[in-house]
Amino acid sequence: RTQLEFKERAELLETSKIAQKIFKISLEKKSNLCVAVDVDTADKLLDIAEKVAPHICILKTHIDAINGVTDSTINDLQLLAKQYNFLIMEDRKMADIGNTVKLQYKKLVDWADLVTVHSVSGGMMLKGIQEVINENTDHCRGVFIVAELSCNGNLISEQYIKETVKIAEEYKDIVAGLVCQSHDVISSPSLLQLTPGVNIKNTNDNLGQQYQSPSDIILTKGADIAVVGRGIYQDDNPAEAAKVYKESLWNTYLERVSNS
Ligand code: UP6
Repeated sequence: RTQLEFKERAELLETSKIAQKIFKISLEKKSNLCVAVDVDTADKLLDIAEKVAPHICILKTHIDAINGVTDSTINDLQLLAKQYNFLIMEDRKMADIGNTVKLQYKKLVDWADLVTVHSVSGGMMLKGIQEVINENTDHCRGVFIVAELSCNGNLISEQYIKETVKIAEEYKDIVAGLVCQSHDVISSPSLLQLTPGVNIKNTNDNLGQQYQSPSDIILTKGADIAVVGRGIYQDDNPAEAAKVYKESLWNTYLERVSNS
C-alpha cells in the first residue's frame, strides 16, 4: 500500500467515493496535511482556518471544545472549505450504540464531510451512520475509524486493531480509512492511513501525547495523511508553519512512492 501512488489508489475499484475525494484534493493541492484546529473560540477557529486553508487537504475540529460556535461560524468555515478546496472533519470519536451514534451523527451530517468513530461498540454503529449518509446524497461523506491511539498508556490491543480493520472492510463504502500509528495495520491500498502525533519541535506534551517528525510518520509509519495541531496553530506564524509542514510531508510522500 505505502509504495503505491495516491492516483493509482484512487482509481482502484474498491476505493470508496469519500477516499477518492481525499486522494483527489490531496493531489490537486499537493498536500497530505490535516490541521487540527484545537482552539477555544469560534473567532480563533476561523482565523487559523483562513491562515492554513491554502495548505491543507482536511481541517479537523473538536467543535464541542470551542466556545461561541454558531451557524454563521459553520457557514464561514464551509465557505472557506469551498474556496480553498479542503474537507472538514469533526473528530468526535463517536463510540456509543448504533442508535445513539445515529442520532448524534444526524447533527453533524449537514456540515462535516468526515467524522471519526471508535470501533469499541462494533459494526452496528457504522450501520447507523451509513443509514444517515444514504439519506443525504447531495454530496460525499464518510468516516475514519480509530484503530490505534498516539497517546501512551492507551488500552487498545492487537485483537481490537484486527477487529477494527474487519469493520472497516465491512463498511468500505463509507469508510475513508483508519486513524492509526503503524503501516502494518492497513493492507488494503483503498483505505487511507490518517496519523496524528506529528510535531517538528516537540517529542511529547505533559498529558501523554507522543510526537514524531513528518518524515518518521510518512516513511517509517506509513501515514498517508498527517494530523498536525499545536505544531501549527500555536506557532507565531501559523500560515508559514502550515506551509513548512505541508512541503515536508508532501516531499516525503513523493520520496516514498518513488522508492517503489
Ligand atoms: N488525535 C491524537 N491522537 C490520536 C487520535 N487523535 O492526537 O490517536 C487528535 C487529537 C488532536 C490532534 O484529538 O486533535 O489529533 C493532535 O493534536 P496535537 O498535534 O496538538 O497534539
